[in-house]
Amino acid sequence: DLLPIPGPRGVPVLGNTLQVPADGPSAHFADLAREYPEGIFRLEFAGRQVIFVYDPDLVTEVSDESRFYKPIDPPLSHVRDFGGDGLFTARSDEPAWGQAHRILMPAFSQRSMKAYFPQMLEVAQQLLGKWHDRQGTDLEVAEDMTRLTLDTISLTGFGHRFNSFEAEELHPFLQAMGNALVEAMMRMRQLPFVTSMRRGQERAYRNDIQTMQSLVDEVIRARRAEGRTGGSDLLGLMLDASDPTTGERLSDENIRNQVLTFLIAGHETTSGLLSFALYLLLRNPHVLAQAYAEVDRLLPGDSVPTYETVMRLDVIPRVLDETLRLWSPIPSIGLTAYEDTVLGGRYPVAKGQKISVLLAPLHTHPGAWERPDEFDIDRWLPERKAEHHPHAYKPFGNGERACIGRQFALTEARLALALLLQKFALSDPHSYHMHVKQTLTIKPEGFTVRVRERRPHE
Ligand code: MNH
Repeated sequence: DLLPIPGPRGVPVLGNTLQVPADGPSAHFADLAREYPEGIFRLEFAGRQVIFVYDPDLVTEVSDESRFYKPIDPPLSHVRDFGGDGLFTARSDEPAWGQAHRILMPAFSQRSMKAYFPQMLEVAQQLLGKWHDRQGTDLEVAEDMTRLTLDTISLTGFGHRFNSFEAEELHPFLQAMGNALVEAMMRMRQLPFVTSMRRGQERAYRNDIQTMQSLVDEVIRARRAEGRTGGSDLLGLMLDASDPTTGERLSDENIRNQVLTFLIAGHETTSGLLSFALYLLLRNPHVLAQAYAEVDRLLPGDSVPTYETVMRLDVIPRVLDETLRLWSPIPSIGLTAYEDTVLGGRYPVAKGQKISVLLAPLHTHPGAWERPDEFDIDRWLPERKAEHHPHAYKPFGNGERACIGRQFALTEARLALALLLQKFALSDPHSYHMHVKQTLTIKPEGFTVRVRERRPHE
């Protein structure tokens, strides 16, 4: 028998919009998830109904790419104001998506990770240098992780140096990006006529997009000026390679959109991952001790890691897997039904219906995870991993639209974490209390740590 999808009552026109706090929709959705153990509920935002799903079996159904696809609607349709037809915000049926996907895949192979490694190491050493010079002072974790990840993607992907560790202030690109992402989130909660009335916001938004695009144009101009278009980094492939299927090259406009997309998607999430990982390690000293033991074994003394060393890590990768379970930097992924359908044999879903998979509630669902709130890296031991529910863990999204940068992110994060633990004893003298800042992604806001150089055998 069919059942109505449960959900809190809303008001006329705005529906549930005003119940959703502007600064933290994902925490609010997680609260609602606790109220609806069915693993599904619905909300209405200014005339748009969204169905939230987090029961692992229901998520298995919506992960079926023959029944559901990734839509570009709010907030992604707003992010498209600057990401354009770049990979993240392209529609799957746009030729530009498949072409760029095929052209760029080789840039994310294991071989490419190995090629990027020296530059990843160089940027990570700049982070170590800064923290070394500031021992005993409060270090803003999310800001320095952002410097690390932005500089890493721009150097490895585009040969561009932000030199973020040389400046006290975050780069103007980051300021503009932060503002634009917040505005894109705000617009999701607004009726279109409200958005069009907010002239000042619109002007500021266009300015921020302009700031980001001028940097992108400079990056592309600099590469073209070198007279060297080939090369195996992202920009080299985009300027030179053609799609193996259609034989076509990417248009200048599309390359611009891809560069901006990768500058954003290629750093924002990895920065959140590293910040949450440090937070969880400080709260779980027995795991921190295991991680120290691992780096002491694989990176004794002042030894410098190679790509092969990073591939041999075991504890640190499991710390990252478990961090992504509890604190997925991307809180939800959007899907749409191709046709009228029924979920779980009882909930009717109409063609075109918007679905949002809530990752934190899915990743802590008691039907799939034992002691779900516990930070337990042994869940990721190979034998236990094989027994996980196959659709209860999606920090990198689903199917063909899943993250292309997964290996890149994990290589970069493993290296950075290993180096930080090799060099420093970490402490959290202010006993940070989690405060999540949400834009398109989430990060721990105001989280600081202190470090001092480790003594031998510590
Ligand atoms: Mn990434 C898509 C999570 C790192 C580039 N990424 C996605 C999606 C998730 C995601 C989830 C799917 C979003 C959706 O369904 O709408 N990404 C992450 C996480 C990390 C991450 C949790 C780090 C940790 N991503 C990276 C890095 C890069 C990158 C690093 C680039 C170097 N991600 C992308 C791109 C897409 C994407 C590009 C869009 C892929 C596509 O749709 O073809």
